[in-house]
Amino acid sequence: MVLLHSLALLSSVAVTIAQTDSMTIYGQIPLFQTTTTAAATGTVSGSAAPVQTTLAAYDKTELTPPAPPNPNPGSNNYSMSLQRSAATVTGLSIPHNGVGFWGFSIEMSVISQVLGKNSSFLQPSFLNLLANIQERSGGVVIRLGGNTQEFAALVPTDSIANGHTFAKADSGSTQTTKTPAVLYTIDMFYMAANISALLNVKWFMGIPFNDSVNWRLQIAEEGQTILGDNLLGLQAANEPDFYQKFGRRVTYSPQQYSDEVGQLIAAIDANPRITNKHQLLAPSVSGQWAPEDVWNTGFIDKYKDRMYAFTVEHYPRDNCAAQFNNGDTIVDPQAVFPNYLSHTEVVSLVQPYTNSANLATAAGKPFMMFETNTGSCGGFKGISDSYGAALWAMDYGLQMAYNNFTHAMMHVGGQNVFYNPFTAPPTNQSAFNEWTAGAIYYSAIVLAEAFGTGNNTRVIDLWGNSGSVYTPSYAFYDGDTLSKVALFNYIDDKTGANDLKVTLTMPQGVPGTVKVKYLSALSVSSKNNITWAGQTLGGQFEVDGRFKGDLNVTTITCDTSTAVNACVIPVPAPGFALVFMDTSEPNLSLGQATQTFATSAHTKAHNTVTYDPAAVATSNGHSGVDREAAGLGSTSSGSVVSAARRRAVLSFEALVGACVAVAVGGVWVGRALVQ
Ligand SMILES: *[C@@H]1O[C@H](CO)[C@@H](O)[C@H](O)[C@H]1NC(C)=O
Ligand SMILES: *[C@@H]1O[C@H](CO)[C@@H](O)[C@H](O)[C@H]1NC(C)=O
Ligand SMILES: *[C@@H]1O[C@H](CO)[C@@H](O)[C@H](O)[C@H]1NC(C)=O
Ligand SMILES: *[C@@H]1O[C@H](CO)[C@@H](O)[C@H](O)[C@H]1NC(C)=O
Ligand SMILES: *[C@@H]1O[C@H](CO)[C@@H](O)[C@H](O)[C@H]1NC(C)=O
Ligand SMILES: *[C@@H]1O[C@H](CO)[C@@H](O)[C@H](O)[C@H]1NC(C)=O
Ligand SMILES: *[C@@H]1O[C@H](CO)[C@@H](O)[C@H](O)[C@H]1NC(C)=O
Ligand SMILES: *[C@@H]1O[C@H](CO)[C@@H](O)[C@H](O)[C@H]1NC(C)=O
Ligand SMILES: *[C@@H]1O[C@H](CO)[C@@H](O)[C@H](O)[C@H]1NC(C)=O
Ligand SMILES: CC(=O)N[C@H]1CO[C@H](CO)[C@@H](O)[C@@H]1O
Repeated sequence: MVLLHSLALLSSVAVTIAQTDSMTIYGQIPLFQTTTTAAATGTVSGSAAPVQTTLAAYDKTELTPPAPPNPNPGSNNYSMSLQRSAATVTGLSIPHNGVGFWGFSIEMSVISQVLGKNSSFLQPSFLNLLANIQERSGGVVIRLGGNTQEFAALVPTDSIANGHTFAKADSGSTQTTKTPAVLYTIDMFYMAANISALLNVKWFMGIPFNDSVNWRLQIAEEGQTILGDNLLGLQAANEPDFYQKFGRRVTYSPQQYSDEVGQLIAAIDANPRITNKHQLLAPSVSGQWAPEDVWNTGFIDKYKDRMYAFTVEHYPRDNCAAQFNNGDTIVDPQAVFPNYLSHTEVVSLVQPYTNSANLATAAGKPFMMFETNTGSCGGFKGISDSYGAALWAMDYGLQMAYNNFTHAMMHVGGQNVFYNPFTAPPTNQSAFNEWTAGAIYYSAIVLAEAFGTGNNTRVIDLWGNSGSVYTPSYAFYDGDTLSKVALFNYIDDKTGANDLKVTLTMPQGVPGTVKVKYLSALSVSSKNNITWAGQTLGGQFEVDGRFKGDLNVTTITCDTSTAVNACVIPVPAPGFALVFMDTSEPNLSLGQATQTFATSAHTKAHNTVTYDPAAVATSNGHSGVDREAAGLGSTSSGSVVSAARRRAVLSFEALVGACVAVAVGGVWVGRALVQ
């Protein structure tokens, strides 16, 4: 039994006590893992970037936006004719299910920063960030793994100093990236289970492949036992095509890998604690081998019954030369920035996988991009956390969805990478500091909203505007009906000369009005003030995972006269518009998720204060602030704790804590409650 304290009721001055048997969500500043050897300090991303003097996640570099193309291959006033019924459209993707097209891939070494310190200390900001996705798409998929999974080992509870859930030890790995071994206790599974008890989060984990003789299968045994149906799959090797290069095997070929997967399956079959023997994810190759090199070993037919999904991993380019001074040419972010601001790159990134996606579909299996981001080895200064990257990640995600990928995972590293969709504050920052959202988090939100919860949305790349690579466009069909249109403008031009007016026509007649949500920022280089339908998560150290500001959905009146029959959609340069063809669509009013987790505002003096993990701001199209100002406070709708078990709450402690926060000013809870 845990006492919960709701902030939301401050404004309605209801003071009662709740009792619930759900777990407490503490909003403490996260702690890094304890380090058991001096050799393994710092956090390591999937691409294993070392700690820098300026933490990459907080870098403020803004690049120079590329000049508008001259000549411009497209028109700034272009028109597209769209079919209302999917029956008359060829080339649509497979139907996409809810559960957010973009999921997240969280490096094992940063789990305790991102998810929380242990199963009873979860990070409310993280939960809020997931709740936003769930509200739009019904759920979220998360992979816990990466390079660090290979040497990860389950250790007994209490074997890590101070009762911690995670620690690092020197793995003895000789590769340049010096992957530390992550030691974790069984509590890691309880952390995941407790998150899934609050939100519809489904998990992927990875079986260590560093030793294919003495398999360490505890992650499968405990994962299945503790997570049950919330564990969707287990990766059989992470980027095996790098094993030879990284010295994990003396020689390694697709055939040897295929044989080892067979040996793993035999070990799983012989293990009675692994009850689901059909949950593997493979081959997760990342460019050294083509997926076809693995398929050519007969992989799909031989193993498809054992697979949850087929997977690949890929980043467009790497920043390893800058990170490791490895002698390769250092990539100049300014020079490659234009590549991220064009449809050309996402098409060429995805095209090599179209065949594989369709082979997986034919085998009845999902096909996932299991790990990706703007660049491996930490991403690129000025690119990875820019609005330009957000445009790119939407285009890349939609291009994958159009090419029949079922999901893709944005990789999340520590403070030392540029590309995080979200970053927990560093341990040594003041308790006032909160989370930081990366631009690409907004891309995950937009795609979640575009595909919705219907499980039956198909997408097509329209190649409008004479195929201009600066203005990609996609249409979404929900069931049989055109539901949404996505319009990009990658061109950055403050003069307005490259603002688009996109004319949408339909032979069957356009609706009287359509509604538009914009993902906006001043420039492709911007890192701040990125808004989705007018709302933002806030700047560096300002994020508690909840959208702030008023929802702004634009209504466009169409000309339904038979002579014109058109809706004209403005898209600024740069800009992105999601056009809702059906203005009665209930999800149009989605702003801040109705289900939120109160982030602790408490300062060090008040760190015993805990808050109701249930809904504290119920918005339905308004910001939580408005809602609170209107005295609506928390309702049980969307609550994560069953109403029957929850009574309204507010303790004296919480009041005092919050008031102190307000009094000192600048503490986010003061703003969240009062602004
Ligand atoms: C845009 O194009 C439409 C027809 O496609 C035309 O009627 C309209 O005048 C054009 N507007 C501008 C500003 O060029
Ligand atoms: C979780 O961490 C907190 C803070 O260190 C600690 O007080 C608590 O006992 C831990 N819970 C478990 C179950 O280990
Ligand atoms: C594999 O990793 C485990 C855990 O870090 C370690 O104990 C073991 O020695 C490694 N085995 C090989 C063959 O590298
Ligand atoms: C995606 O799958 C659908 C259904 O199988 C197919 O019609 C379509 O051609 C595929 N898309 C691509 C780009 O191959
Ligand atoms: C916080 O830690 C980071 C990384 O360990 C370090 O670079 C930075 O100087 C520290 N800041 C303070 C104020 O101690
Ligand atoms: C919109 O929201 C409703 C209710 O949450 C849901 O049933 C429906 O599937 C959603 N539609 C789309 C297209 O996402
Ligand atoms: C969509 O698919 C998910 C996952 O398969 C399932 O949990 C959910 O119930 C489905 N939603 C609908 C509306 O069918
Ligand atoms: C964000 O926008 C607000 C309001 O328009 C402005 O006051 C603030 O300076 C902007 N922040 C940055 C970093 O541009
Ligand atoms: C709402 O968004 C539209 C389109 O971006 C913009 O023109 C308008 O100024 C916004 N309204 C408010 C109140 O911010
Ligand atoms: C719902 C759920 O899974 N709760 C678990 C949270 O974590 C603790 C361990 O710390 C478990 O005992 C609970 O069962």
